[in-house]
Amino acid sequence: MKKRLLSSIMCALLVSASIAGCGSSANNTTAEQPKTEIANTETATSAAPKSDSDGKLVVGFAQIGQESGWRDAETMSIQTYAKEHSGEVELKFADAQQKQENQIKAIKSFIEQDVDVIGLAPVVETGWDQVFAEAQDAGIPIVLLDRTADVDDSLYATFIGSDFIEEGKIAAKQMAELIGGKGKIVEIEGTVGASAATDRKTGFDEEIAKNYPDIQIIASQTGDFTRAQGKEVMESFLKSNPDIVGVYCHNDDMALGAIEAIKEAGLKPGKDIVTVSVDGVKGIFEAMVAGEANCTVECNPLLGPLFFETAAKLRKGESVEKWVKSVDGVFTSDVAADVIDSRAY
Ligand code: GYE
Repeated sequence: MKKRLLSSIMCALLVSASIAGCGSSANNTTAEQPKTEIANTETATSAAPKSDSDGKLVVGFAQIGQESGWRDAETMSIQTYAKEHSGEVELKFADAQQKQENQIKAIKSFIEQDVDVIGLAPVVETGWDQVFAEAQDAGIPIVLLDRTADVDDSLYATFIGSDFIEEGKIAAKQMAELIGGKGKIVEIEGTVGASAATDRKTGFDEEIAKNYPDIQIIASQTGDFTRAQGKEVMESFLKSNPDIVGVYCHNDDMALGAIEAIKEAGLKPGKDIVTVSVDGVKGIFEAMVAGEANCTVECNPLLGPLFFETAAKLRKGESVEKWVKSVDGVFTSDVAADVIDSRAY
């Protein structure tokens, strides 16, 4: 999202609590609103043509895959909303199995089916110009969900999601506090080329470089946002570096993998090596309660309601904010036991 910094007005979205409020205030209504009532039919995930949908809002969503607990929570949020609003919306859902080519195919198929709105969580940032232009030519707005795309602002309607640079900065401050402002740390990155990975790295590395001269990031490598690869990467870091005091992971799943590796190396995660990660999934809260993880920076995946509300506005021709930004919390192990039961994902 090249012009992200130029986005002047942002809708602060307080996790799930204010999704409806935010969705209803972040718009400038135009005159062109259809008078048709939204009709009742079944939710479908098949490729039924739009003409069968009896006036329902038809949305195609090109999901990345199932790489993390966060992703599963987002998918659940989208599919649950579609089921609960089956009278008004029809969801065509595609799982791209972490491959951009599959997402591009899904978008082309949504264009062919003439859906009302296309949602996309872009697995990587670049390479979208052509297919976005095709959607634009067909008059179908694109909503970027949870990750950004490096295209001109005119090619998509809005980005709904978190500020990953900010998440990285918060993670850096938490890490610095946990390790007393000094020591050797390692970083396990998300998917190469994904905005959530690039920006979480930028925010973290810049904050450390700027404010914590006694902290050294001695190694940084991708774990592709998965638990299995997080574990593998941590294993290799531990083999060549005996004096690591902290690990920063771009998501909780990779931290959970790293925790396994730390234990298998005969060390105590959460004590010998502290962890800071991003997302706020249930598993990391369990690890924090067990004393094996130290901090998670929340990133809200429950974007289904806001996604459909935004799609409905776009179909009506209403304008929406260019960045509908999630505002997320940060949780450390000392509060984990108190909040774990209230976690929705
Ligand atoms: O943090 C990670 C997932 O794009 C914000 O993708 C999302 C990230 C999330 O795989 O767990």
